Amino acid sequence: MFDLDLITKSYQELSAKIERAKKHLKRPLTLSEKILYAHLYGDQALSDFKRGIDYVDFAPDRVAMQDATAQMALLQFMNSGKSKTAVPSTVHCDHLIQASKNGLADLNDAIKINKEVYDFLESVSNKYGIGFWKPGAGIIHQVVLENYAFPGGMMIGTDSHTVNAGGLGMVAIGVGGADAVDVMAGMAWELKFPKLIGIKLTGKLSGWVAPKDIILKVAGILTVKGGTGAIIEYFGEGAKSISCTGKGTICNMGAEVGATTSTFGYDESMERYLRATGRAAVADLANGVKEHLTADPEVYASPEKYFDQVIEINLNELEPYINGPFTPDRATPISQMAEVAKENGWPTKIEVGLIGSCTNSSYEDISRSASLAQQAVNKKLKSKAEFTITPGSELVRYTIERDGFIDTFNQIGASVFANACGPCIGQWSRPGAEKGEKNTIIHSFNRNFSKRADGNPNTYAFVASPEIVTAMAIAGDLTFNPLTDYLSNEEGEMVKLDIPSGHELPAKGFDVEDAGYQAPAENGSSVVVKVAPDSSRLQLLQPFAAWDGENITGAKLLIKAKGKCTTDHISMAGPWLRFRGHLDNISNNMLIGAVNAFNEQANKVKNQLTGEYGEVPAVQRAYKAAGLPTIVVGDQNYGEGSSREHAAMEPRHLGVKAVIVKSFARIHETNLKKQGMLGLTFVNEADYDKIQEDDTFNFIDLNGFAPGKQLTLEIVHADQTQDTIKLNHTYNQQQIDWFKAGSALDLIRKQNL
Ligand code: MIC
Ligand code: SF4
Repeated sequence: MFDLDLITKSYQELSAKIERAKKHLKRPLTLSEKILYAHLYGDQALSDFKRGIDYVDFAPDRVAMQDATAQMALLQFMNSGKSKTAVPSTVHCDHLIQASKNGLADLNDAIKINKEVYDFLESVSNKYGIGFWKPGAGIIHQVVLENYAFPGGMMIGTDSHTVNAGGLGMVAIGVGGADAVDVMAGMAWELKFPKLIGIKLTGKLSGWVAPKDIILKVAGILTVKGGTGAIIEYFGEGAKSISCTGKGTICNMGAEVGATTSTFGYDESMERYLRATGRAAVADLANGVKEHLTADPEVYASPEKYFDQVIEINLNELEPYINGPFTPDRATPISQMAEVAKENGWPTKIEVGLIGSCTNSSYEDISRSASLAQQAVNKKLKSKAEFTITPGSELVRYTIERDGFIDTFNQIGASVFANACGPCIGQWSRPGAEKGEKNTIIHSFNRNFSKRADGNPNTYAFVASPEIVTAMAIAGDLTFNPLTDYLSNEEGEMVKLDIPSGHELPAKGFDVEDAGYQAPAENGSSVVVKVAPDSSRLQLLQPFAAWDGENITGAKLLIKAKGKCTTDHISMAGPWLRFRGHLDNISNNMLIGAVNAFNEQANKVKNQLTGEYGEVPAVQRAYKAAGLPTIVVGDQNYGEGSSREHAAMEPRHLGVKAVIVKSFARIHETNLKKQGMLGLTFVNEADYDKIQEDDTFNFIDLNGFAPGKQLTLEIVHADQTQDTIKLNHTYNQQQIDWFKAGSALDLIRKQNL
């Protein structure tokens, strides 16, 4: 499946490209820089690109898309006029499978319920030369790690956790669908040259501490926006003690600190993983260019000189962490959890422990968790909480079943869901969730935003390593510390769980009957793409209107969002995932999770035309019908989380003109630009406070929209008093051209006409 020719060619050119960059820059290079400089697009002039400032054109090696974002990406690609993708690309059916009964039953239901979407994705993949991973094959990031990721490569994927492939030494970046279209159409992919954060790992992982704890700790240090615009490069002795899949977990959750991506230098753990997953040929090739697959030695010897920020973590001193609730950066060491939970009044009874997901379902994770389940059986402990497993891929599921782990989990009453996102993305039909009761769950996923897993805003979701999740589920108590505490068993004896043990890789090798891959037609020109004209789930895209060149005036405030406003708040997942291919229908979820700063409520905003309060999408549709532009105002790190471009396309479709916030998350800001929206930030953050509920806005110098030039906004309050404020933007000329054309795709289309 993997493309050995591509990797061979890439490695053949690596040395010359890196040498050329080093000559030009006259300094040693970090691994991230090596990969970036080896993937410059076309004959772009070499320069010591300014980090965090210069936009640079890249040529990624591959593209990966998951079903919930691929629909929009491929609907856009179909409008690009190309007959085949320019780089190897894959589609993975993972987000649309609901976790309800058990893996097989749920998969069969999903195949029926989502038939038209799967048929569309299968036919469009077949036509344009895209590899298709059927429902049940697994979660995109696990499948990519098992099959496609390679050290020193660069890829993009239409999912924020594409960064998982950093575990195999890639620079892998999450993007919106429109970015994927650029790469699949053979065009340059633009990225602001990232800043570099170096994380030095000393010591060695041992005992209860897992790779997950490293990133949970890092999240606590950096917070959800501390990695914005940066690549995190891990190095040091400690890195060597982490398995390749463990490195994947760490890189995966780099998305939770806003990092562009994270990566590790090539080492023996990666070689072992490549060989175990049928890619000995790639390992051999990588061994031949080893020195280019890690930073130059001078870099790691004096990291402060080469990275913008350096963090050091001593793994010998690290303890397990539990992060949450409601945000992945609220990090609490396990030894302090009992106290912190009590102080904050968090419900301490754990209802459900969930392991797996794209973040943590390696053979190692599962085997270590199973060792705890086995201890529970041996020590006559019953799991107090419910326990579920969502394997990351069929390869892993088949192998762990063969090796008896599923049987072990079954003995503690576990449910095994399909190899899919399931509970991680609100595709969890959790009995009783609709009652909205206050309760606690703990999982080994990556995100724990409000309502994310089961739609209940009162579910307190905590994130931990699979080992800790398993131990905590057995104890059923958030204040339990498995490192020190005893549990009372069925016979009333006090017993203690021993340190978990497991295997990095299966001793008998991985095995699978049908991994779930379907190769595309050699020549897809006669393949017909299936979209029913009356479908409620798929809708062909119409171009957005071009900008008329005039200042936007008389714009109404749609909503001033307060506090956390992630893409889950802007375009909720769960049940809404079914409309991901239908822009008009999914627009009915626009901003329904955002909290209105004026009444502290979600999905209740004032319609300035009637004075009445209504749901955000309905109010926006009323403004649109009246021909009135609107703006959305937001807080810090607006659009954090997912890569879903629906969060930008919905406002665009419904007539919102600008999103003005204190700060943006990277992918969302780019998505807004790509879709022809204005994504702007307050020059003075305190101006957020000047925005009133009945405000009307006039841009006064948008007709002079130019790179590096601030914009001026006049705010007219209900009492006719006015404030004039300055707004920053990060648009370069090309991005301004997208805005002018209506969207980036509209510009491509015009250029191809
Ligand atoms: C997520 O983890 O939030 C998702 C669902 O995988 C998203 C993609 C999507 O919204 O489809 C992501 O991380 O980009
Ligand atoms: Fe799926 Fe969750 Fe991973 Fe996103 S984070 S790809 S929803 S498993």
